[in-house]
Amino acid sequence: MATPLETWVEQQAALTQPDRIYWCDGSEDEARKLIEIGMKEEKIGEHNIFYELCQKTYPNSYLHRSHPTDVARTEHLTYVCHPDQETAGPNNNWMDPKEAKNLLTQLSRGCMRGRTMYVLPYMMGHPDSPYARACIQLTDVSYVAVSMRIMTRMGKKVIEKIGRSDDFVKGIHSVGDFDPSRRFIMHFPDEHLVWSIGSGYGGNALLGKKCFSLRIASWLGFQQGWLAEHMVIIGIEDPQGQTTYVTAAMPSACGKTNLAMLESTLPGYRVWTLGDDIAWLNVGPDGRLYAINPEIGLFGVAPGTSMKTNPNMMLTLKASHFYPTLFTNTGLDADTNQPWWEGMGVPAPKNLINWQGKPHQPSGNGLAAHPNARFTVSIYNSPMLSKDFDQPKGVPISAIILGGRRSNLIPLVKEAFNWQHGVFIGTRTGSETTAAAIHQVGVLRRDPMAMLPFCGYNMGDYFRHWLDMGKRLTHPPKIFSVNWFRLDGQNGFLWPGFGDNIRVLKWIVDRVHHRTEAKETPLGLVPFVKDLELEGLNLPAENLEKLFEVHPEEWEPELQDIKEFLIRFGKRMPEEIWHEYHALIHRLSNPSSEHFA
Ligand code: SAT
Ligand code: MN
Repeated sequence: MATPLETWVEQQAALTQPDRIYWCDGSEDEARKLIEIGMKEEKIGEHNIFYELCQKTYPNSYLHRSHPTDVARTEHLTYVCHPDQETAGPNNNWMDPKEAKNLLTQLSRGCMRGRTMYVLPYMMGHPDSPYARACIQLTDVSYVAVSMRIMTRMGKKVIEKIGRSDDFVKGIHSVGDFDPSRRFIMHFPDEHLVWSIGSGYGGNALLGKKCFSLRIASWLGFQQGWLAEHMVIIGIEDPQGQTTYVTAAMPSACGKTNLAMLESTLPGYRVWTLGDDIAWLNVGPDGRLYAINPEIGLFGVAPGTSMKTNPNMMLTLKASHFYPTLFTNTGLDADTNQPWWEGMGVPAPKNLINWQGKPHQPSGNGLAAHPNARFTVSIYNSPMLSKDFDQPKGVPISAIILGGRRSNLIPLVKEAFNWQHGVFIGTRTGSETTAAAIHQVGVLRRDPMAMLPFCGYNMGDYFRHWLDMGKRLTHPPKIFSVNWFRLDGQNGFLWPGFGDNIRVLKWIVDRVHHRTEAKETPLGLVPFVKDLELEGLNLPAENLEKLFEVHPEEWEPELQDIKEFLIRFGKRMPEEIWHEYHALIHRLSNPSSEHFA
């Protein structure tokens, strides 16, 4: 008798009508075969799916050019279909699940005709981890099959693991005809199902990533008592050889990937990478918070990545391993067959082909690489991969760092007074738009815990869940906020950033291990300047002062803006958060009082 998995695949094939069905086994040979198919048979528009890059400098690497309209996540076409809208909350687009399924069924009828349906069995998390999940994704494009093999633990063992059970995470994906008006990314949290049509872009098409591991997993975590977070995981090794594990949440364009692979400028300190995007956080038997990264790949933005900004990533991209590396929508040096992008730190080559496969016009204002050009690379290629990466129970987390990009108000680093205060800081973190984005420069977008586009349920309930998690931890991590982007009066940054951020991490580690004191301010606990390791920096003393200045009078509009943001979540916003809001106002109006905590 057919297993529930086989029956489900047959049902989807009956609807989408592929020419053939191919069950992937996750092997190296198979990846090569899929790449061959992508180089020779499958196409998107006029381009083949894969183009072989110079194998000497970029071993096992391939270029992919997307459909020109399909270059980023499409949040306005992304829906979370809970039975009632209130559960999805003001932070999600919502459609009634029945209506959503009817729409998708119509759009999917015959959508795989002439194509292969790839069946991808994969785990999110190490197969031996109690927190791992068995998943199946269907897709009709080799690019997605190969990408999933880089990003997840894919293999036929997963099918054995699922066996006759119907408890597996389901993903249905078709690129359809790439028409944005027929593009939808729909989540059905109670069925552990993601259904996506019309896009091949990472976050829309690699359904184990944002769709399952954040949107649906955050809902599972809410029901089951854990957290699925948009966070990097790193280990910070100090000169004594002790490694302290921390996670960090940052909205995009705030240096998250660089932090995940930070090259320390402080002798004796090293950062070890465990994850660059997603952390699943569980309460361990010892009352500490344990983190696993459910993925095994890095899906990062290429433009701006250089030997200066992220040398470890550059090495990772050139490392040789049996996992392939994909470059999507970068430029191409036609003479050497190597990828090129703006901000790579090397001059543009003479014969440069742009991301759409046309000769680059240096006189025009177009870019050779799309600003969201990406690489997809195995984390095992990283020279700084933590030895604990494959640890099934994860690593114990001592600090949670919440980042943002603010030109003023927010100090370089501060420690929350306690868990509840830390959660409040998380509700209001935000990022000012930069010139790199299409939006107006300097507009603040609040993005609580960097989860606004990824929380699969009402964010008011999400904050309540964070507060409850804190109560279950007998040894909760300390919560910190960082802001590398505070400006001096002339639009220069006050802090050098990049590898020197290790100096801030050192202070955080020192706080965790009770090695250093902190100064109380209305906003939280900040370093005494003498406790920051600044040797070799030549930072003007006034910069240091400005990095930590609190001007209560400047907070008036900020407080108003925070209030307007929090009000959006209505009655679902926990009282405790409003309590923290009023406590902040109180501290700012009595800045000299001794004890804020
Ligand atoms: O594809 S991802 O969603 O992981 C990257 C992004 O667009 O944010
Ligand atoms: Mn991300």
